[in-house]
Amino acid sequence: LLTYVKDYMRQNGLLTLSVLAVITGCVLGFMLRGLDLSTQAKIYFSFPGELLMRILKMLILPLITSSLMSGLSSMESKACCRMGVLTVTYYLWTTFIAVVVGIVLVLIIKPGYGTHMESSRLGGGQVITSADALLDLVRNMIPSNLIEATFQQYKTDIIPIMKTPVSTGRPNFVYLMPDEDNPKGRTVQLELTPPPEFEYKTRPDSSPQMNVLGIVIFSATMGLLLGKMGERGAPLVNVCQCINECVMKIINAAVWYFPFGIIFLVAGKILDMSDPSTLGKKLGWYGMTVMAGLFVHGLILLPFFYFILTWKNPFTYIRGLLQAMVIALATSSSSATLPITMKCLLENCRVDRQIARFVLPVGATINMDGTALYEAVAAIFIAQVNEYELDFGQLVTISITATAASIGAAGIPQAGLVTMVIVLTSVGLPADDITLIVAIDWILDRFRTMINVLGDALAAGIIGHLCQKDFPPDRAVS
Ligand code: DAS
Repeated sequence: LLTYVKDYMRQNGLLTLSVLAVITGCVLGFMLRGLDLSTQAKIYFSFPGELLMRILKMLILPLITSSLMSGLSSMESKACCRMGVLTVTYYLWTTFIAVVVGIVLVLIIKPGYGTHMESSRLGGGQVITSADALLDLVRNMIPSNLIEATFQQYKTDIIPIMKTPVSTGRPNFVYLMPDEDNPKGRTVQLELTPPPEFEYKTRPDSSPQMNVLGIVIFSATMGLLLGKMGERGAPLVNVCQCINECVMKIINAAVWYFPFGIIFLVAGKILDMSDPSTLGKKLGWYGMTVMAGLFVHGLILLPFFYFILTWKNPFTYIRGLLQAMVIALATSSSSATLPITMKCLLENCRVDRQIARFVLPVGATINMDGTALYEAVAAIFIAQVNEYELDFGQLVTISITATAASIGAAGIPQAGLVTMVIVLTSVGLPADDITLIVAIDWILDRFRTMINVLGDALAAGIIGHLCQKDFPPDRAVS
């Protein structure tokens, strides 16, 4: 029995502990909600979960830069080009499919019809235009400071920024940046003449909301250039390979802290969430629509694509990814989950190291099927709430802008909520109606992040199979 337990724990111990940790965190969180803890107590309680997020964040920059630079620099350029084109084409295709799935489901279920939910529009405030938001996306791709780029993005989880309405010169809604009284910040509705005690600050437009996409573009470019430098680039390539191996060893050591951190991360989120009873039945139908779309896309269509492209059992492959999916569920950040996704691919799914080093970092930033699906569903739900009939052209616009917005969304908690501004304003919907769906976004965010991670990992298996003639079977990672 001892031998069996030891074997089981070696094979599945971490996954089992992580699943138990999520369940324990949920139970603990709901139990503690009844105690009405003070803000300070909640901060102390969430501390182990905050440490988990910081460990994962710490690994992002070294992992992405070392993976891409060492991976791409050692690839033969034709093979690299073939793999790159295949990867980006596959990502765009699956993201667009995810959007279509979402649109079909929300038009069939119609969760927003007859909701009589009080639309948050107050006097038709001027909000961020899609041009502002699109500029933000492009700005994100070129971080002004590479080191700062990785860390600053985590300082602002949700930033539904409202511009001051032209007519009144005052914001109807404003997002209060985090401070000692509100560590998570909050969105408050202000009368047209805000009371003096509110000092409202919105994110300064000049500070780009950092995005891992910029880091990926820089690292991939460096990797390709290093590859062309041959022997001259070898020292830096060796440094990157050593950094990459060290990062993987740190991950192997840090993962045993994760179950403990997950308990407090999940429980802390549950302590923070708004009262479930205020969600309303219609918001429940909206949430069910998103979940149904994520299920259809993530657990039916993506495995189907994997099967018809590799002729292998997709669920055996997905079994090897469960640990990463649990971390994605707990952290709601595909960037933070990246180190674990990389570990699962290399050790459980036996994906070629060079493939994983390219497909994953690129996927974690531009491939967010769950987010794209969610943004399309949310936009059409808000249109239904406003009894605003969308024509076919507008549905096509939503499908295109949802795809683009998901590409630009950072892999951080509730990033999809922010880039949804592009989708809403592209069809003339008020961006401040985002506040209609914020209440359950923290739950949906976890599941769409899980599908984002699953999509990236399945893509690595498919690309690895299709490019196997270019890349020799990978040695097992020590
Ligand atoms: N939480 C984001 C991620 O990490 C997804 C989203 O916000 O839509 O993938």
